[in-house]
Amino acid sequence: MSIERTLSIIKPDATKRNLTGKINAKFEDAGLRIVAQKRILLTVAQAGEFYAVHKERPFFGELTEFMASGPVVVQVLEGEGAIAKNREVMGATNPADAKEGTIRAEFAESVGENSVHGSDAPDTAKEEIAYFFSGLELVG
Ligand code: RTP
Ligand code: MG
Repeated sequence: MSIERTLSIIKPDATKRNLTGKINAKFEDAGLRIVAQKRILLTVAQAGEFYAVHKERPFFGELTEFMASGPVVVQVLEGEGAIAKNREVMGATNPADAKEGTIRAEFAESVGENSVHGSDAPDTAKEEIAYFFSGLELVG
């Protein structure tokens, strides 16, 4: 396996409950390094652009409203097999199915308000990182 970078988002349900530090500790304990990070407030349109792949899904409106409902922390995580490792630390989309010890098992409130996002493949990781960060902001 090789050193990868992946895009992570700490979602509004988690920033509202002041969980950024606890979630970051889970990433760092798993060997992921936070090489870029910023706290921003998305518009519904920006959230829609980011989640465009889901625009035909029934939950799209709810998802984009939620993502714009409060601050998010966007970050780039780096490490050996970072894309899969991050998704392992996040746990299943629905917290009811997430393994014990994962972020979603511990913190997520529902299948929609599930505390974190993580890129799902190398091509989406590259696109999603470029959506939020310039090369100058990535400090390995
Ligand atoms: P993410 O993209 O946020 O990392 O999550 P994921 O891959 O585990 O899940 P995905 O299928 O890509 O769905 C994206 C986000 O949409 C919301 N969702 N709501 N109400 C619902 O049934 C439903 N299903 C998905 C979640 O916030 C999910 O993370
Ligand atoms: Mg996804």
